[in-house]
Amino acid sequence: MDISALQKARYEYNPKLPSALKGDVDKIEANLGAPTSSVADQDKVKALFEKTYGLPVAQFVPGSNPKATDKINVGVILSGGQAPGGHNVIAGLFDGIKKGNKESKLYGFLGGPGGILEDKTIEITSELMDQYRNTGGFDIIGSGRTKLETEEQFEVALKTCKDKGITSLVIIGGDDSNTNAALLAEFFAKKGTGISVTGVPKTIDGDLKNEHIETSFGFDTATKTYSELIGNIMRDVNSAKKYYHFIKLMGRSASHIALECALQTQPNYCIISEEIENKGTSLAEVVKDLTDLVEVRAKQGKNFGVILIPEGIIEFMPEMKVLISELNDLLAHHGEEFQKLSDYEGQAAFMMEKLSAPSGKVFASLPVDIQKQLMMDRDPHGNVQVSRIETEKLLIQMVSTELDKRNSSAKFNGLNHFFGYEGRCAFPSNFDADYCYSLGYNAFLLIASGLTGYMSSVKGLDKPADQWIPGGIPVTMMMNMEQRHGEQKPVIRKALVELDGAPFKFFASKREEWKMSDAYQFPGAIQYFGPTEVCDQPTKTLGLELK
Ligand code: FBP
Repeated sequence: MDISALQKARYEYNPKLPSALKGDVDKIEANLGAPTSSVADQDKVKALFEKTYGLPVAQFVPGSNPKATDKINVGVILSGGQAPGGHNVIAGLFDGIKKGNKESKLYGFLGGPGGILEDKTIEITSELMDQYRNTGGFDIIGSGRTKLETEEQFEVALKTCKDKGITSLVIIGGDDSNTNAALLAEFFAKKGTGISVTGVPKTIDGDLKNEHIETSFGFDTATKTYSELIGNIMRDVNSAKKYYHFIKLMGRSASHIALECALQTQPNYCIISEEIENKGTSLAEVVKDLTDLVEVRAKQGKNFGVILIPEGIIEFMPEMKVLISELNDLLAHHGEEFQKLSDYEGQAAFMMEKLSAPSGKVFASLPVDIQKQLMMDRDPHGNVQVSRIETEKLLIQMVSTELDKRNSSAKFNGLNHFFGYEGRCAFPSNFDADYCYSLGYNAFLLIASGLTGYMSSVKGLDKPADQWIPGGIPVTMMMNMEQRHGEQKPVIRKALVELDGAPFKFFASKREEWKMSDAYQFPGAIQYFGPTEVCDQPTKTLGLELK
């Protein structure tokens, strides 16, 4: 098969490992700290995780672990949206397992968590693995969004593991998948199965992070890819000086991606959903601000600009938040009735009849396309699929209407973009290639240390890879109780942008200047080969957070 020159060159890239993970696997041991507790609701979380609550944080240090050379069978699952570096997690895991014992086997469950339920499994051989090293995508085994959360599903997973002789599962996923991984670990522990479960922090959204998980993998590559594209658009803007580009960026509820891209490219305006929520800013106020910007710039002869919009913004504006939650409830409780209505008119009338008066008013004020998008199917968690709401178009339309209302002489030509899927499967940056390989290798060591209910953790990421600190963090430590589908559930606390955090503060100190100065930055394409200051820089977010 023909492959691109870059792919060939990336096959040969040797990911860097922390020094603590180099050498014989049986000479590395887990140093265990003091018992831990969950971030909140300690009693409730403890009651739900009798066997796996309060476990100590682990750090790998030189020592002895004869069990690391035992023959084992491990199963791996990729869960949720793609993130660059997933293949390297599997590569690191594979290499660790084989270094421990050549007879050990790694099985991949096909198509995400559904694969373990349907027993769709392949053995990952070294020939297969070698075709995916340092490449983007999750296509080695595929991913999926099936939730592994009920006792019935856990029983099926147990049977699949027993049939294959699998004694450890590695689940590579975001906050929800890792929450479910912890529930599965508890289930296996309670039943005395001896099967361990290890999580790996994945998501381009960057919202799975805390003191021990400094970043989720994929955020680095995805934001660098989007920033390259934004920088290219900025050059175009600067050359032609005739368009306003409204660029929506993926990230679900969190604005980490938009913020990081703003730090990398310095746009004229970037909305941060968490700030919108904090200030209770309405859609009309956002539109007013943007229209003011267009008018002020027009006065200086600037009828162009670049505006970044986080994917989840719509859910953070107070009136839209209420509307969306009412729509979610209506779809959850009257879904069948609603599905029978085949045309838009019927569906909109159905909603208008059931919505509260204020939400009905908001709904009616929205363009038809947005109304349709708000009524679309929910994701498996019952949430609106924000990636499918075209907020960038909505804002262009509303700014244009507002300028007309003001009889403004400002010229306004808005172009819309949505960057999301473009970055989720890019070749992982050197950072993600190294980080993911280390997370996978480290996951093997957690297994070999007999630990379960842990998330693979590699810290000190602002330092060169050989100084990174590998270990494991009990998943229960990241949990609190939240209302989900009308019930209190233990979940990993989502990390949204902190308004008193260093990345936001830095952005806030610069944004007034960026509005007018067109201080655009052009990060260019991710570089894989070359000087370290070009190829191995972590994100600005990480740099500012770890300073
Ligand atoms: P995860 O939370 O599963 O990592 O997915 C991230 C994400 O890329 C979001 O940014 C986006 O809203 C969503 O997936 C899109 O989902 P889908 O791939 O199902 O269209």
